[in-house]
Amino acid sequence: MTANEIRLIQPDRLADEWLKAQKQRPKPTDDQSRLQAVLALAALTIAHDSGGPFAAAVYALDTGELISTAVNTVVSNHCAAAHAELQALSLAQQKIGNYTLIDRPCVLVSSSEPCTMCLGAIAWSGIQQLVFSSTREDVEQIGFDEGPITREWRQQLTERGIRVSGPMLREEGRQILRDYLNHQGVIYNARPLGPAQI
Ligand code: AZG
Ligand code: ZN
Repeated sequence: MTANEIRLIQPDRLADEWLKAQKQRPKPTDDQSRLQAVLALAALTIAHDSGGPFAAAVYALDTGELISTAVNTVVSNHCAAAHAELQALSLAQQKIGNYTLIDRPCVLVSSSEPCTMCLGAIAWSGIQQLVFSSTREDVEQIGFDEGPITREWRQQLTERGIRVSGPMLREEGRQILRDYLNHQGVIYNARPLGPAQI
């Protein structure tokens, strides 16, 4: 890797195992079954110690094709920006060969409500729908810093043409977060929560 290159590596074998399991099920064609698939990927990530307790996927809304998947790799890639949603969107843009997904109507399905950073990535991505499971409060309850948020974020995305669906299957999503805690997963904030010490 050269000094002027940024590389985010997804755990390949994890995606392979997940895809294999997915092929044994009917193709997920609705929000809930896609979210179930994404929650299964997050659960697999925890079981294999392969990343944070977050997974995301981009599906084409017309054909239902799975365009990309990603799990959180903040710790393994030494990158605070390596969130699941940000990587799933970036991989989809790369695959489609455009910085915007607007010409290929897609949905981002995420195991959790987006943090402040990913909310920005979603707004700029050209995605047309967001589906999520557990809420920001659920994620913060296990110790993650999800950043400052405006109360109007759903409305703001809607005004940009992005439909927001969630929380959905929230209890299943919360169980993933609990499993991560019980698995002694790293809570990888930039600094301890609370006002910055200056
Ligand atoms: C996170 N929150 C979400 N929604 N997704 C990730 O990948 C995260 N990492 N830390 N908080
Ligand atoms: Zn994020």
